[in-house]
Amino acid sequence: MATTVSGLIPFGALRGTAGRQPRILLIGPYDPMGGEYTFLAPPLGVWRLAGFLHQHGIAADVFDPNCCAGPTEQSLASLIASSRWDVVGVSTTGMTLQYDLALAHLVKRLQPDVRLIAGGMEATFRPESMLTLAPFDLVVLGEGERPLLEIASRLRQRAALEEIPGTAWRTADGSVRRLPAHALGRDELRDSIFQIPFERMPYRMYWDRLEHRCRIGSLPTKADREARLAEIRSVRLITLNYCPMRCTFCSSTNFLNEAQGSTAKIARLDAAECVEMIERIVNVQPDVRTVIFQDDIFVFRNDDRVLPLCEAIATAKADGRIPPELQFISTNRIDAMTPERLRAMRRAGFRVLGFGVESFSLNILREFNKAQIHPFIEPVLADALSVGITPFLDMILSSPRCHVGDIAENVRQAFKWTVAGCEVGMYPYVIPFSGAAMANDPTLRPSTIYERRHIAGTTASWEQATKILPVDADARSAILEIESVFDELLRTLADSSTHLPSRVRSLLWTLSAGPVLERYGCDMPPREAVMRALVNRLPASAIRVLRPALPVAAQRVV
Ligand code: B12
Ligand code: SF4
Repeated sequence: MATTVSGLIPFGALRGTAGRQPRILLIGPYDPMGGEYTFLAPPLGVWRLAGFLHQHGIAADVFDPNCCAGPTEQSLASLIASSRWDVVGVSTTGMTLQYDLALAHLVKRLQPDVRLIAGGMEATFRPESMLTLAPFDLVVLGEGERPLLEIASRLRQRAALEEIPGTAWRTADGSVRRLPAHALGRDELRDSIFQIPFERMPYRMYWDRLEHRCRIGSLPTKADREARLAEIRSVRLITLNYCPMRCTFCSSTNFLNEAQGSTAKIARLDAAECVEMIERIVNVQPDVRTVIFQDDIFVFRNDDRVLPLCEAIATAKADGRIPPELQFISTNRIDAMTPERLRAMRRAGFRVLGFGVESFSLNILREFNKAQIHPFIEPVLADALSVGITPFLDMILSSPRCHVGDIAENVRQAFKWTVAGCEVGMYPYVIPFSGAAMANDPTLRPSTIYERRHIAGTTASWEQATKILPVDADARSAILEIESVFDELLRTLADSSTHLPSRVRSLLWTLSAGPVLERYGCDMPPREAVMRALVNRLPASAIRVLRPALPVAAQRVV
């Protein structure tokens, strides 16, 4: 249940912009824990919108709360004071929501007559909550391009902002109304992606911060330093509008459908357009070493783009249009990979392929609506490793209807593939992101855990669903115990180490799970083998500090 915010300003009372182009400020999602669990990067959504608006002659700036010179709130306050903004748009995601909303409140306190607009994932799935929890005047649903253009045009004409397709608003009787809008067509999507102002985006600042955090200088060998720099000096590019695979834990698969009110059409760049974008990126960010194709799904099973794209990249490298050493990462469905595609990708410079494997247990995969990938996991991982590609597996250790044996299978297989050369990122349970089928399943409510979230600087708060635990009592106790051991291990190591990459974290999960699952009669990898793998993956400087701490922490789990 959410508590309400008062003090909404009716549209009519707001300052006019008749005849002139409005000034728009867009704020990216705010993650004050920046980089602890994720790889920090400029917020692509709001930058894409800024580029698009600029192309249409509208002045739009981006405030990136994760990368500013001073403290975030102070930096935002001086930016707000520096100009008369007509519209401030706040981008929202589920996990960053309380921080996004705190910034929204701050903006409205600083400039009460501004039109405050919410957009992004969480706003699209929960417009009512946005309009209740923060003083938003309007919520944009789905892609922001067309609605923002229409908002700017209405402001110029001093027209009301209600009834814009692709928005939700509160009516005079207090109810929330929404008007669906079609997703961008293929050509519109291409035009918008082509306007992303990569030259204005502060990659250098992000890279410097990440290099400092990862202590590049203290890595033992040149090869280590080069490998880490290739990871850090990356630029993300998204060439697809959405993935239609409908995994039950995934929210982004439903994002455009929610905004459109029906099934959206898939749209993406073709091979030549992808290469054109890569050329643009290397021209304006010449220090980039890796381009990350962050499409939800980069290669479809019946894909006709990946082979021509690899060919086109190889040609562009041979012609000198793209540096020969430029590498690529993409996020993929494992069932779309064939030996031919893997070899072509390797030749083009794909170094890491992310696979949302999620689970090695067929039971869990069925529950995730992903059973079809099961027969592909082993052979594709082996093929990828054999051609020199590092697979990065994202895993969710448990599912709402799993049993202890399923969790154990995940831990065993994750360890096996880590030792074989894969990178593994692990999450203990399903996080019920708004819009995901599992988050909307009423039968899972009893096993959903809620936490109260407060918005700093206000009295507003709400109950946020944070995890779905297994219904089975043993599986539930096991995963919670594993999590608490992992947290303790992390705390023990926190004093002696800085940033732990996911390869190290996943081994800590394995170490934590071993004794717990053995008590349930499951076979687990030998503890010494896990410890050895862990020590092998830490930089020499960290091993010296960690060596005494690790066995102590590991003993505690016995
Ligand atoms: C790349 C990515 C990342 C990268 C980079 C993010 C970045 N800074 O750009 C990294 C790894 C850092 C990351 C981190 C996180 N991510 Co992330 N990420 C993605 C991913 C795969 C693509 C996002 C993207 O760039 N999309 C392309 C752009 C163009 O689209 P867009 O951002 O949605 O923007 C469009 C519209 O939403 C809208 N819009 C967006 N903002 C606004 C604002 C206004 C005012 C308006 C009008 C419109 C508007 O217009 C834009 C253009 O059309 C998405 C999945 C997805 N398909 O979106 C997950 C996703 C957004 N991430 C998610 C999460 C949970 C996170 C984390 C919170 C995870 C964590 N454990 O910490 C962090 C948050 C960190 C942060 N600072 O934001 C979830 C959000 C779930 C939800 N329902 O809210 C998603 C959907 C993945 C998922 N299903 O689990 N992420
Ligand atoms: S394949 Fe990935 S992006 Fe597509 S629905 Fe499943 S989890 Fe979501």
